[in-house]
Amino acid sequence: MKTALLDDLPLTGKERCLKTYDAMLLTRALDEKMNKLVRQNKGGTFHVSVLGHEMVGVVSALSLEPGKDWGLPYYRDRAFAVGLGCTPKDLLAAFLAREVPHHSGGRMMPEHFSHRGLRIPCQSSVVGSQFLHAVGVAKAVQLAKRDEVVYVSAGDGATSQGDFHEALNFSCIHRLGVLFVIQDNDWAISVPKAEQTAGGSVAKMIQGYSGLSVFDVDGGDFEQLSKALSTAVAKARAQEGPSVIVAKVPRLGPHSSSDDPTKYKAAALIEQEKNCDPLLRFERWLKEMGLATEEELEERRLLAFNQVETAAKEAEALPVPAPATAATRVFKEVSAIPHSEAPSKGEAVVMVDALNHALDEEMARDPLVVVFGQDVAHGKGGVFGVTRHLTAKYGNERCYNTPLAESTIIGTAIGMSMAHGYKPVAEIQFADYLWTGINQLFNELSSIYYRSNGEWNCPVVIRMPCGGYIQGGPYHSQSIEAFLAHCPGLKVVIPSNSADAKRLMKTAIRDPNPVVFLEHKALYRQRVFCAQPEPGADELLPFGKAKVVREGSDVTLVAWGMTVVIGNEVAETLAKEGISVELIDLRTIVPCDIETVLASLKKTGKLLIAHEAPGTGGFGAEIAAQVIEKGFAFLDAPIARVTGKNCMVPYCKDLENAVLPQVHDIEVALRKLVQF
Ligand SMILES: Cc1ncc(C[n+]2csc(CCOP(=O)(O)OP(=O)(O)O)c2C)c(N)n1
Repeated sequence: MKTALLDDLPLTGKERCLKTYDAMLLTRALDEKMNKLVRQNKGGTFHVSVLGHEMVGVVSALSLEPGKDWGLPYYRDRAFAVGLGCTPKDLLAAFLAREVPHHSGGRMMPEHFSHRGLRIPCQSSVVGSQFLHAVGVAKAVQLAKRDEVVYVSAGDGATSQGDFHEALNFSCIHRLGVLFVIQDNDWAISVPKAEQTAGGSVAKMIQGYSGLSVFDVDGGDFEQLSKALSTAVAKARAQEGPSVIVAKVPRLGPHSSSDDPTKYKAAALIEQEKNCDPLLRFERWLKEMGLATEEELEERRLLAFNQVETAAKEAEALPVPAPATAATRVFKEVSAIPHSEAPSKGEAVVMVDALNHALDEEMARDPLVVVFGQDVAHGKGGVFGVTRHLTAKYGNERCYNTPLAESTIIGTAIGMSMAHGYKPVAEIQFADYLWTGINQLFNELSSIYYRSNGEWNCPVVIRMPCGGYIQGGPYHSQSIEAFLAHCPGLKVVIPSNSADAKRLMKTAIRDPNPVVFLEHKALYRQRVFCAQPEPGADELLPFGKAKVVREGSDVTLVAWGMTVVIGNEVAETLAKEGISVELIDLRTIVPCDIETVLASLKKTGKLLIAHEAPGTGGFGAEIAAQVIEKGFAFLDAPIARVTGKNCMVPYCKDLENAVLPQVHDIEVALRKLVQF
């Protein structure tokens, strides 16, 4: 090779050029084969064309060290997957939704790359959410003091997502070694750049992020691309901060097999884009540079074609996943958790202190436990003080503040949990503000184990204060457990006393699955019922074991969080009149211990469910449904519910009392049931 530019690269000369060409050819041949397979109706119905994007993906992959660096390629980045080492057989098997160890084993549409050995964390279909995962991986790399690079790609349309900007912000604040590669084909399905990007340029739009290197390059120019990548990779490897490479590419095919670009692209533009085909441009360049003759190129084309044909036969021969497995691997199995229920001998402790001690003890036990969120660090230690002293004791690396961005908190937790064994324990300041991060929880975190068919798991704990009764108004009072329970793949915990809170928090941190830990803020410092003797450092409680708070024989009251406390008060009052209430605290909503509820019903025949969230679609309805399915014969009266009213929780104390379940409401409902 004669060019000075290429002499700077780690893998220079003819070898690099021809390797690039071969991977581009393979990517192109895969595209053509997949197109044929769609038409032949052989299993895959959905095809994403990569035509035009081949060079940027391959050059990016060849700039990394496979198995050492990390890659989070988007759906149109098959070239990256090929360049990094994903085999044509695996990619075709994924395309045909076959049983294949990587990708998803038929659970995901094609081109949602995942490969543990190649360090490609599982990808979803949500445009742009991978940016924050990449940043989280890079944070883990930084904490582990490694020199690994994290690559993440997306289309230009994805840069309109807030997650892109949150990812740039976080990676610049923390100087993370992330390489953002934007494959800019001017279109997001049918939406052109003018309607997508302010000023018409992604590179210009992001100029204000301090410490960010921005490269605006021609994604069909091997030299420009290689140079930009080698500079950005060197910066990332030295852990000197992030770079964005905006690579202009043509999208030569439709958006997907269900799209017809002639509906929105002019014929002249389609012709013009064909002239920018990076494969043809590269072939011309290789010949001009004297690196290959037309005959040699033809030999390589034939080789790629044959390789793909053979791989397709092998892929077709793989089995289709068995329907019986369709709902398996929602949760990773947990090794048995010892059950410590005996009253502890320690001093009575309020819930906020019990939780603080649980975090402290777990951080001392496992150096990979990392705590972060808004205001959690330094002197403040969270707006309720749950994380106080942790920064002073374990350093800012293990208890740090995040920007005010919930998607960042959950998105980076996801990435961090997939690299180097980290266990993020993240705080969302109020359950009411989970919603600005909900995509990362519901679409991403909850399903990574399922979508990757068990290849990746995310041991993340998301803590959040919830609930009302403290005049928090509509935005500091929400009870959201039913929403959470409806999302498969999340475990949901809500303790009602300090001893359970401490034990369950430890279990949550040791669980390999995502756990949402709801902390009722009105119970943080409640003494009469909630403050219990503090359990020791090694005491844990398994999830899915409800607690019979008081035994009774006349009626069963099922509750969680605050309604356990109210229910206990009512039960004490009624006991004085000889009415015997069995009070059950579910403790975990998912998994839900319906067996303990049924066993109680066998005795009492009557059931009241009390919760503070609105009744419609509340978790009480789920319990009632399960009881009817599994224990109808035990019922001597209709199931009753006391719930929050179907509106937000208002601020004024009199209004708040009118909306949330009160002592009186539960008492009336229990009396009515007993008299039925
Ligand atoms: C959050 C989200 N919104 C909408 C979609 C539907 N969708 C899939 S791809 C796409 C266009 C993406 O365009 P761009 O990011 O420019 O990438 P390109 O497909 O052009 O490579 C849209 C709207 C989605 N997958 N995710």
